[in-house]
This record gives sequence, structure tokens and C-alpha cells, in this order.
Amino acid sequence: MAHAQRPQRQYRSSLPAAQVSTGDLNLWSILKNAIGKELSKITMPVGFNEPLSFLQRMTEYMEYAHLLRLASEQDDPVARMQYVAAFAVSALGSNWQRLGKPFNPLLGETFELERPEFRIICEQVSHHPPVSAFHADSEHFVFHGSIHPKIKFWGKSVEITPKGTVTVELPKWKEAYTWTNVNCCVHNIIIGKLWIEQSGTMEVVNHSTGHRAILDFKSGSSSKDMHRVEGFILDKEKKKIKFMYGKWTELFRVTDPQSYEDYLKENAHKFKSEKEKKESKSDSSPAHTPKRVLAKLNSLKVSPFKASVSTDNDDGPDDPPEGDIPASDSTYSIDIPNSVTLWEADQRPDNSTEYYNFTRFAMALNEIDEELKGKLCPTDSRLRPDIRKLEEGEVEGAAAEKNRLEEKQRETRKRKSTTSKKEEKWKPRWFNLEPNPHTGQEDWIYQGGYWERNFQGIEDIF
Ligand code: CLR
Repeated sequence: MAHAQRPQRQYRSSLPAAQVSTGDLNLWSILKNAIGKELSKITMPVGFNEPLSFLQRMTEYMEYAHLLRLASEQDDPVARMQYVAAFAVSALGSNWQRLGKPFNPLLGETFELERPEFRIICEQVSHHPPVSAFHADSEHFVFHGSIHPKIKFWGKSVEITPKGTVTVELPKWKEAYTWTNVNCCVHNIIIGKLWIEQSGTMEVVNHSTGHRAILDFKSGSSSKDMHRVEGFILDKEKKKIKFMYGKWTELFRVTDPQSYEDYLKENAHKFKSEKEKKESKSDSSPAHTPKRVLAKLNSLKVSPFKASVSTDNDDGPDDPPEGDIPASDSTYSIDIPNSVTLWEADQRPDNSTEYYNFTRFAMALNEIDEELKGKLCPTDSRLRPDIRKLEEGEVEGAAAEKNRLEEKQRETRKRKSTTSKKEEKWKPRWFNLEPNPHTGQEDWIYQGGYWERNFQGIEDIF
């Protein structure tokens, strides 16, 4: 494929303007009337946004696409599973400390990205509920799926369920792997520093060989478990073949189950004392006092999205229920003998905190030049004036453009819902709802043709 041979080029390493402080915006004052509602139905001031559309944000799954190439290059199905599982974990790495809300894509909005290891096309295929579909490929793999982020606000926290299955196909091996992403929770909406937790079980299934990687994303209830992911690769007889472990923010490794067992035995004393420490801690002192919360807050770097702190609130930071505290055999160390590192996160650039905590990869997603402008589909996220204005630091201009676009979208919807002419009813341009051949479930499947770049007759949505 032509795009694979393209020479590596330099992408921009920062945005045109640093993030503007939103100091006096109070998240709680906006959200307190919205408990139990879908977040996509709540209008949030642009100050809470990051200058990316959700389609661009979704593309961040691809940052470590080389892992899928590596998977395809392995002759052993277990080795392939290792890399596919590492990719699934790596895809969530960019979420660390990313607390800005991406812009809701407009209906029919698209986003394309070509990089040496892959190319991807995304489309917003539904507005209510919001559903974003993507299809990435290279000569080594196909990766596709759709995300319908169900976002619920529960008072102290926001819970996000990224509904939708994703599929990796390795044509060389005629294999398909599927999994569902884990839940994401944004804590401390009322008071404290916002933080992101991703927790739950992810099961990566190889539909051809029956191998499974069952990965547990631990709840961040204790600092030892913070960001931790671990689990086993099982064969179709459910025999444990490999142990995998790491942190979704940092790295992911693999070792054999025997090395893990031995390691647990040798370090049993350590784990026990850690557990006891934890227990005695929770028995004694009351969980949190407002003063301690305040002191902690003051010592932390101030988050631009922080809710204003009120002293008469007796609630401390969100604590997950006691039941979520994982069993004592979880590995505290990340140096188990005979391990191989499959993935390591690219370090955030030095200027990251001034730029919405973006990764190097995210910095370049909204980049545009004349050459690209000339060939992009007119519905591409890069052409959205509101996002462009925000990345240029023009918060008010961005807000005005965002309102204009949303108004335009409402008008179009009204017009289309009253029309009886079938050809005027809106339908996604590049994806179609049909059964996923590997899971049998309804899925948004790419219909092809985007890269031929015939963009005639495409509606003007901006
Ligand atoms: C997490 C990984 C999933 C896909 C996914 C869906 C929705 C995203 C979420 C990810 C990360 C957190 C997110 C969320 C939408 C809104 C939320 C970006 C990428 C932000 C942090 C909400 C900020 C505003 C609140 C503080 C009110 O596979």
C-alpha cells in the first residue's frame, strides 16, 4: 500500500496556543442539575473542552499500531495474542490525566489520519445516541469498531461505558480478535482533583484458535493497585499459558505462569504485610477530613477543570466501595523474572501540561497544511472552526462557532425529519449497520471507497 512507503515526516509538537486558564468555571454548578442524565445532552461551556473532536480522540487508540504489525509478524498464536493484548492496553494509555471533554462530533463528521503504520477513517454515524465508527488498515492488519460512549453522571463521579466491540483482523493468519473496552470513571466532580480510573475486565478473544487474554484493570482504590492491569492468556482448554501485567499508563509485560507463581511465593511476606498495613490504615483514622482534603489540594498542581472548593462539604474524594479492593495476591512489584516488555508508553512531552495534557501523538491530530486541506473530505474534523479556534486560544470565538454549528445541525435535522423524500433522509456515507461476521452482533461496517477521495456531493456540515 502506498501509504506504508511514505517517508517519516515531522509532525507539530505543540498547539498554536497554550491552554487558556478556566479558573473560575465551576463544574459542579453545571452538573448538579444533571444527575442521572446522559452527558451528551448537557451543554457544557467550551472551557471544559479539549481542542479535539471525539473522532480524533478515538484515533488515539492507534498510537501504538506497530504492536498490531508485530502481532502479525509472529508465527506462534500465543505470541500474536500477547501483542494484540498489549495493543488493547496501549490504546487506553493516552487517557491518563486527560480531563478535557472532546467536542461531540456533528452527524456525518469524518476524520482521517495517515501514518506510516496505518491509515484510519472515522465517521459519526449517529447523533442521539452518539455513535462513532472507525476502520483502520495497513498491509498487516485491519482494526475496526464503533464506540457509543454512554456517559452517566452520578454526583461525585462521571461513569463512562464505551459500548461497542472492536475487532482486529490479521489477514496473514486469517484470524480475528475482538474485545470490549473497560469502563472509565472520572472522580472528584464536586471536590478535589479530577482523576481518571479505568477498571473492569477486558477479554480479548481469538475467534480462530480459541485463545483468550483475560485482563483485569484494577480499581484505583489502593495506591498499589493504581492503574494496574494483569491477567492470563488461556488456551481453548482454559489452561494458563502466560501471565501479563503492567500499568495502562506506563507499560505492559509478559512472563510464564510458573515464574509468576514462584515470584508470589518468594514475596508472600511482602504482600501480606502490605495487606495488613492497608487494613490497619482503614480501621483507624476516619477516611478524610475537609482540612486534609484542602491541604492535599493545595499541595497538588491545580487542575484547570477543578471544581471550586467549599469548606462546608464533608465529603472527601470519591472512595470506591470496600468490595472493590483487590485480593492480596496482586503483584506489587513489576519486576517478575523472565519477563519481556511488550509495550512502553511514549513519555509525555515537557509542554504537555500547558496543552491539555496531550501526548505527542495528540498534538498533531488537528494539524493541517495546504496539501492536506486540498485533499481532505469537506466533513473532516480538522475543518471545524470551533475546534480550530479553541486550539488557537480563542475561547469566545470557539463558543460562538460551536453554537452556530449545533444550530445548523438542528436545522438540518428538522428539515430532514419532515421530508418524505427517501433520498433526503440522512444515512452514514462510509459505514453501514450490519452483523459483525465474527461476533454476529450488529456493528458499523466500513463500506470502502473513502481513500479513492471522490468527495463530490458531500453535504456542507460546517
Ligand atoms: C475512554 C476510553 C474508552 C472510550 C472513551 C469514551 C469517552 C471518553 C473516555 C474514553 C475518556 C474520558 C472522556 C470520555 C468522554 C468525556 C470524558 C474524554 C476515551 C471527559 C474526561 C469528560 C470531562 C468532563 C467531565 C469532567 C464532566 O475506550
